[in-house]
Amino acid sequence: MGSQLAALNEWVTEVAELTGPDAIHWCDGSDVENAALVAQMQADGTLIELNQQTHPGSWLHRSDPDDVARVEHLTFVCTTEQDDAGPNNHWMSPADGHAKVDALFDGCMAGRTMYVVPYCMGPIDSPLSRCGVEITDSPYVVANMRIMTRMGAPALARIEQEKSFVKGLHSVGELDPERRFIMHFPEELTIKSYGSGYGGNALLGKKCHALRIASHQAKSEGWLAEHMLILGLENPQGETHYIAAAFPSACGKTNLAMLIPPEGYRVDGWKVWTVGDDICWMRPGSDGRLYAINPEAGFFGVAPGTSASSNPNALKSIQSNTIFTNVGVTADNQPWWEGIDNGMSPVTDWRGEPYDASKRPAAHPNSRFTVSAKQCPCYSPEAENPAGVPISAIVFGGRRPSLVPLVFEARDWTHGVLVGAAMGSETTAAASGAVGVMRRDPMAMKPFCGYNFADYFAHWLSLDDGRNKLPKIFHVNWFRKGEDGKFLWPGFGENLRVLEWMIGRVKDEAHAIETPIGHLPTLDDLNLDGVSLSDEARAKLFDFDRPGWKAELDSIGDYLEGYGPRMPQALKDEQQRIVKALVAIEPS
Ligand code: O2Y
Ligand code: MN
Repeated sequence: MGSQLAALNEWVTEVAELTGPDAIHWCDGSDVENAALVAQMQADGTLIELNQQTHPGSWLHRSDPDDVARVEHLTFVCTTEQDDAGPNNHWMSPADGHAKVDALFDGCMAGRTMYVVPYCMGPIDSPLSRCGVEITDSPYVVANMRIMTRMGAPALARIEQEKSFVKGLHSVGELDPERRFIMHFPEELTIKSYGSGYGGNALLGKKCHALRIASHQAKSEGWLAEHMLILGLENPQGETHYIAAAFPSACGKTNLAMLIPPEGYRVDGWKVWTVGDDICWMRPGSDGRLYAINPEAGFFGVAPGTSASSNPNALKSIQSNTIFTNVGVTADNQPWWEGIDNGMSPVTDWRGEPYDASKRPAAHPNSRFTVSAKQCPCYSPEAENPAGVPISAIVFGGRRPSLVPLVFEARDWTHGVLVGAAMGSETTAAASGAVGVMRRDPMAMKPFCGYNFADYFAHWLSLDDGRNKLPKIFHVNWFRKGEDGKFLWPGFGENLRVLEWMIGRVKDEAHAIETPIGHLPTLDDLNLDGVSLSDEARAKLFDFDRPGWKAELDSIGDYLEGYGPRMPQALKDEQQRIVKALVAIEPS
């Protein structure tokens, strides 16, 4: 027996002694196992059968109404030194963290089955992939992990060969928000999550492993674990460039990853290929370029707003074999959500009550679909390439109703890191708490970086070592609003025009003007044929407001200072350089 299997068996025994389950089931990931779990969940009401004619193999799950989103205020990073977790994380010492949750786990699986779920994040044969094991008492979590990761026997076989694996212990507990903690112990490659059965709190391979633990691991091993989609942009010559893009939660990463080009572009032969919609692991290859994999095998996408016009590829992906969580249901038992725009109406809301628009939406704003990436019509064959895909451009973006133009290019890597570090966005329903409040969300990693942001920025900067051939960095803002409160840019498929300009910049073929905030395209530099833009849009999307940016840079300076002496001087110098450039062009 390999040493990691011995370590795994020992840990499973330990956990069973602590949690006291009635039975232990080692998941092999087979169809037979899944069918048995689904039947069991159907019998006890955890899963509700949807219309099998229209949505074969699809199910509805209704979570506890108090358990519908990630809980950042209950999410902790437990490092020996508090400064290693940083001001960006809630911290507890490892001893306190273990004591706090172990008291909750004590005896919590009595009367329940404990599932042991071996999984691999990334293609099973990729050197960039990493394995983990989630122990959970939730069959719903098992069914989701089977879709979202490479789960079961092949992962267990890989674990046997590996030097380490991530240990994730999960229990739904009593689903009591007062007894809920999501604890990370990055120094021990361990996660303990108690009291929630929802999404990122419970599917431990996703945010907990692939971002919080992996970001910590990546820092010491010289790679990056990022909250980014990965797409391939194929031009009419058949040349594909890969782009990784970070946007805060629920800002349209899935839509961008599955973009359908505008009609004229389609006719000319442009295509977009989806590699991933949420998480990207990348590391320098032997040629110095960054190579990326999507560690996930499925999509846990936001349902509301998904329609044949906003994201036809997502809609096609979820016609079968999909788990829907917290959506509404139509009279003939089809899943329904706000913005589906399919001519149907809901009769039952996400809480299982008769739909009443004056009471609540039919679908919870953070309702989700879980589906295998293989069902996506534009899933890239390269997503399974163990070597990963070479990244040509990195994009940062957020919801910025004012100030920030449609797109600009960072001057160089250091400037790009500052652009990522300074990212701001309005909050969304993906996490509990107020929606629509502007907050800084560096690299869209605010909820997910497993260590001090100051050290994280230093790690990003360290990739510029003179040997690596790093991608260009851009910032986009699809969400700029006009005086009337409406979006100035049409977004969705039209975003391809912006991606085309970026690749033009990468190939040194596209024009831009230099400004203190970066390189901006003029109206003539983007192909806007067939796009109707108001005069206000033309003015605001392609220009920068000097006094507004001076205030923004001052605020960025204050933000960086908030991290104290660990903040890399190079980033502070970069902020100062831009301030000086902005002041230098001040009209006299
Ligand atoms: O994990 C959740 O509970 C919902 S949030 C989420 C789900 C899928 C992908 N990304 C996110 C996110 O918050 O970034
Ligand atoms: Mn996400």
